[in-house]
Amino acid sequence: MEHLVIPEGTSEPAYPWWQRYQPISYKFESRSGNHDEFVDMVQRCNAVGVRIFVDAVVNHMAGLGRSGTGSGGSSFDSDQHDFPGVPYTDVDFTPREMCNSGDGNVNNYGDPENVRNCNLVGLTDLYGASSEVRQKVADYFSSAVDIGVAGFRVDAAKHMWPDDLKAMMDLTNNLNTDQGFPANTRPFFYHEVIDRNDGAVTVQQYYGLGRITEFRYCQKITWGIDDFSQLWGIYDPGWGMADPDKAFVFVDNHDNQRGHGGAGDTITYKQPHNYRLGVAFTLAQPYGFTRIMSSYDFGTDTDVGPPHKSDWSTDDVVVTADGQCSNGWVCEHRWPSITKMVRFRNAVAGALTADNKYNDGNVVAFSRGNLGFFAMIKQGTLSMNLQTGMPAGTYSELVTCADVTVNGDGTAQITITNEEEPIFAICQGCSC
Ligand code: AAO
Repeated sequence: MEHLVIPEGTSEPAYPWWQRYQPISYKFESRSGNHDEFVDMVQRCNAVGVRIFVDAVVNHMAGLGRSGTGSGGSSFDSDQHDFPGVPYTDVDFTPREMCNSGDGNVNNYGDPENVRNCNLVGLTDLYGASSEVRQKVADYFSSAVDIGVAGFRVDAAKHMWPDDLKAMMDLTNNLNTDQGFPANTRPFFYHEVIDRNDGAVTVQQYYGLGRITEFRYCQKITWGIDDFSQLWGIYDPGWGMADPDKAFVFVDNHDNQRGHGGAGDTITYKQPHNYRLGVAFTLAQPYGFTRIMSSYDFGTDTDVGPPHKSDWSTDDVVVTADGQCSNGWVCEHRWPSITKMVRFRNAVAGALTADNKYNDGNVVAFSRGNLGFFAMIKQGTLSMNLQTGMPAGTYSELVTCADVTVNGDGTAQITITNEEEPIFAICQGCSC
């Protein structure tokens, strides 16, 4: 959506990545491009089976103390609650008397009223109980869906009342059949709720609204890669983690990779060895709906925006001859073991972890039913005979494309020779 622009020459960093979390209107005019470019991208992606999910910021508009012109040319004045590009006026924002904090900001995560009726870091809080606000948000969702978008990440859903979210979702159009979706298909929603057993708002309160981010998974995978013996307990219902069919899981996200919301105990592209292990394991195991991160390199500057052109618009992603990214883009999704493990995940969908689990602290291996077998090694190289649980035959190992023979008793010689890609995976019906 159209967002705040923080130019050079203020006391704040110029064009920080987080300016786009301060909406000015619901026009598709952002640092990433204009409306026509967005439509073109979504529709070209749909044509080749790539679905687009919009990161929707509908809990709030831009922060207090800000005014001027947004990325799409709309004027605004946050202190007056005036956003004519939508339009929103003062009546569309949560009445001040409903927020119980002294300064109007969220300051007590133990109190759901405070979390949901006050301003998150000074961002002007939309009044989701209002039928006008609900309709305007739904109109925004529908405008994206009509273009061909498949669903939404709802930013700061923790700060919205579940009933308000439900109303907005219910008012949203079905997916666009002209863009290849079956008739009467609802958009896929996943909600950003940081629940680390530290407050009154829990992921369970959002059941029934779609998937919910499970930030405890980020901690669990970090600990598990550090100490493989902890990997089998990665889904811990006793810790309040969301049910497998509700959880939305990831190794890192744009906030916790740079020390913003929910940070701490996070592995990122900056630890490439552990990161490959973490993402590969995440894609191999059955818990949750998985998302993989794809980054630009921010070095040590946690505010810096993406690689940019001289006018500060986002620069192109350059793909090299070996299929990797350059020009400042990290593109974890193109790292060979990560890309290949997506194929594995799709091939073994629905199959649970079989009983042949192996874990000696340096090597972890398991099967997904009889559909696929996965192994990874923390240090060194691997050559070991293991039970794969797979039908006899010859399979193409996903990372190296080497032939692997599974014997009549399900055993196979498992080999990992490249310490840079410490992953082994075979699956039925997969090609490397
Ligand atoms: C910027 C400036 C602010 C300024 C504001 C308004 O940085 O100084 O006041 O503009 O002018 C992003 C940036 C913000 C930026 C904002 C707007 O991260 O720095 O503010 O854009 O430009 C909470 C929310 C969660 C939110 C997260 C950042 O619950 O929804 O804060 N994430 C989303 C986006 C994020 C975005 C926004 C929301 C806003 O993904 O990119 O902000 O649209 C606890 C709570 C969490 C809470 C965190 C952080 O977590 O549980 O709910 O997240 O604190 O406040 C341990 C604890 C864990 C705790 C964590 C803290 O791990 O166990 O519970 O520490 O990291």
